[in-house]
Amino acid sequence: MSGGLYAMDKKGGEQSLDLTKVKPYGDTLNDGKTQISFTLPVPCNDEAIEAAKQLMRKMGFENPQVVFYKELTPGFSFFVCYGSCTHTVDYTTISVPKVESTVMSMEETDEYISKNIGRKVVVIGASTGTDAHTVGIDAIMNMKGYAGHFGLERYEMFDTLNMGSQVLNEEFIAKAIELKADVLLVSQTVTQKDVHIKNLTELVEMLEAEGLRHKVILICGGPRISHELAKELGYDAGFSMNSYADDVASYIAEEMNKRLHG
Ligand code: B12
Repeated sequence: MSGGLYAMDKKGGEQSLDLTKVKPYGDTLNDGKTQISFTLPVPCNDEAIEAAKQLMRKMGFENPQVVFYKELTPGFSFFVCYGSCTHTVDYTTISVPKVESTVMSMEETDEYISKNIGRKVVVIGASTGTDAHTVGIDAIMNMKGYAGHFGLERYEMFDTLNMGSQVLNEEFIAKAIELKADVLLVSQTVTQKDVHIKNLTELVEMLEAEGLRHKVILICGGPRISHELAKELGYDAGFSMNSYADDVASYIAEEMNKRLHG
C-alpha cells in the first residue's frame, strides 16, 4: 500500500488508496464505477442494448448497465452506460514531459522582457491549414483574454498579429519573414485522420527549408496537443487544454532570455 488517502466503504469499513493500482471510483474508493458514452451503427432496439453491454464487458467493465439510449438517426444508436472498471494503472511510474517555466503575471512578464530582452517581442499566431477553429488561438492572443487571463495583445512588450484561421503554412511563413517574427504560435484543433500531424510537420519542414527554424520560437497548441507530441514533431513547446496566455507569455520570455544570454 502507498499514498495516504482513505475513504469509507458502504459498510463503514476503511478502504485504502494504493497508487500502484489506481482505478476510477464513483461511490466508494476502488469501486471502479465509470460512465461511458458511444454510438453504434445499428438500429435502436433490444439487440442494440445487448450489443452495448457485451462491448462494455469486452472493454473490461463488470456489471454493465445502459442508463440512457436514443436513436440518433435511423440505423444509429447512442448509449450512455455505467460499469465497474476492472483495470488499474500504476500511477507511481507515470511521468509526463511538461513545459518548464515559471508562470508570471502579465506585469511581471512585461517587466522581465523589458529588463532581459530590452525590446518588444514579435509574435504571430494562426490556426493553420484547413483548420477553421479560432477560439483556441484567440484565447491565447485576444486583448480581452479568456477565463480571466488577458491575451498576448494586452501585454506591453509583445507586438502581435493574430492571422485567424485556415492560414496556409506558406502565408504564415511569408508573414513571419515580413514581420521578422520572434515567435510563431500555431493552433490545431481538428485531429481527424491525423491531419494536425501532417500540417504541423509540414510547417517545420518548410521553416527548415527556409533556414528559419532555429531563428524562431515555434509553439503549437490545441486540445489534443501535448508538450511531448510537440517536441516529437520538432516544436519548442506544446500547450493543451487549460493553458492560458500567462503560461505561454512566461515561457516565451524565459526561452528568449535563455537564447540571448545562455
Ligand atoms: C466551436 C467549434 C466549432 C466551430 C468553430 C468556430 C470558431 N470560430 O472557432 C465550427 C462550427 C466552425 C466548427 C467546425 C468544425 N468542427 Co468543431 N468544434 C467546436 C467545439 C464545439 C468547441 C471548440 C472550442 O472553441 N473550444 C474552446 C477553446 C478555448 O479550447 P481549445 O481550442 O482547446 O483551446 C485551448 C487549448 O487547447 C489551448 N490552445 C489552443 N490552440 C492553441 C494554440 C497555441 C499556440 C497555444 C499556446 C495554446 C492553444 O489554449 C486554449 C485555452 O486554454 C468543439 C467541441 C468541444 N466542445 O471542444 C468542436 C470540435 C473541435 N469540432 C470538431 C469537428 C470535427 C469540426 C468539423 C470538422 C465538423 C465538420 N464535419 O464540418 C468542422 C471543422 C471545419 C474545419 N475546416 O476546421 C471535432 C474535432 C474532432 C477531432 N478531434 O478532430 C470537435 C472536438 C467536436 C466533436 N466532438 O466531434 N467547430
